[in-house]
Amino acid sequence: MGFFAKLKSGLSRTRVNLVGLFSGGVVDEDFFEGLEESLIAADIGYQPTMLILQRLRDAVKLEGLKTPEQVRVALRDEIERMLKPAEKPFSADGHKPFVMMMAGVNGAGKTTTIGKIAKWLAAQNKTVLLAAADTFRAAAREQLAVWGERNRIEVISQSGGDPAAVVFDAVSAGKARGMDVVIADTAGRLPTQTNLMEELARIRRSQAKALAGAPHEVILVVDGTNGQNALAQVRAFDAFAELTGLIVTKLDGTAKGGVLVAITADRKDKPLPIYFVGVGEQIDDLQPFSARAFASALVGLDEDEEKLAARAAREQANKRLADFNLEDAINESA
Ligand SMILES: Nc1nc2c(ncn2[C@@H]2O[C@H](COP(=O)(O)OP(=O)(O)OP(=O)(O)O)[C@@H](O)[C@H]2O)c(=O)[nH]1
Ligand SMILES: [Mg+2]
Repeated sequence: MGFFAKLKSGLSRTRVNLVGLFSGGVVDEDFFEGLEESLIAADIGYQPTMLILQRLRDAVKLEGLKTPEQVRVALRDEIERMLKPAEKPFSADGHKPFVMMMAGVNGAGKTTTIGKIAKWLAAQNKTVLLAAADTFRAAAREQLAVWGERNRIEVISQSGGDPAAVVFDAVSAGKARGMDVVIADTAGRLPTQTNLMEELARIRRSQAKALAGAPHEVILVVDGTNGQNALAQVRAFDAFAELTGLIVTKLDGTAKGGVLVAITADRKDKPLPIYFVGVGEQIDDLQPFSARAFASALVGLDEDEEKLAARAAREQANKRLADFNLEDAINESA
């Protein structure tokens, strides 16, 4: 299954709701009521839903849209418009080392995503240093080091150490060794665990102590199946760690996806880039975020020709990467 197909099938929960609405009938009050329910159920949130409905009503009047299918296309365009501010290609250029820090709740997909990004960067001939905080199991830490050696990716870790000290060492080492990118993994934590959230702020500051201006990206990894809770995560992690970007994982699962619209609408003045979305556990399953592809998948429309061509080009590029699975690589080297 290709990337778009996985995204589309992952978001099927939302689509199934909408497809009923779009499968015929007329555009009347009942239609709009059904649409409102579906958008709320898709985690788009109350205010963004009201905004979308208002714009669609206007479009029906001004542009003379008559069929539900026409409204579906207008809905896709409206969702795309709302997500557009979050579309920004990720780049690790401009600093050396480029320091990025990953944060998120337990099990969001931080470590898996770091593996995918490290491989993606290595394919661009960038040297990568991973900072593994002390929360790794000792065995995993050692296996990761062996795997890193083979893949020209170094891992800095410390057993039982202070995570702020680990990242300080890693950024210092990255600087001394002329590495291109340093990625700091952090342990999962919940917004309600104030001491751990404060620790995150400390981990962030310790990177600046090792290199002025670091970290250059602070990325929140969000599990797409967390629904509206993701919005609360963005607010809480931003308060402690000053987020610069987002990665949304597990959009292949039971995610409803609308929360991306809610998050982007919530941050109108300071949009948070969604750098990548994850639709599975393989290397190909991490892709740059496209507002149009996402909006199309959400309402169940196919990608247009242009997007299909772009995807083919991306898939070709990805072929250069060997089938990569972090767990397998670790097990292999064990
Ligand atoms: N289906 C699917 N599973 C994913 C995706 N990303 C990560 N996972 C799985 O989610 C689980 C947790 O991933 P981790 O990378 O360990 O998450 P983490 O945030 O590092 O977890 P902690 O360090 O324990 O907080 C693993 O089983 C991953 O394989 C995705 O895009 N799709
Ligand atoms: Mg982890």
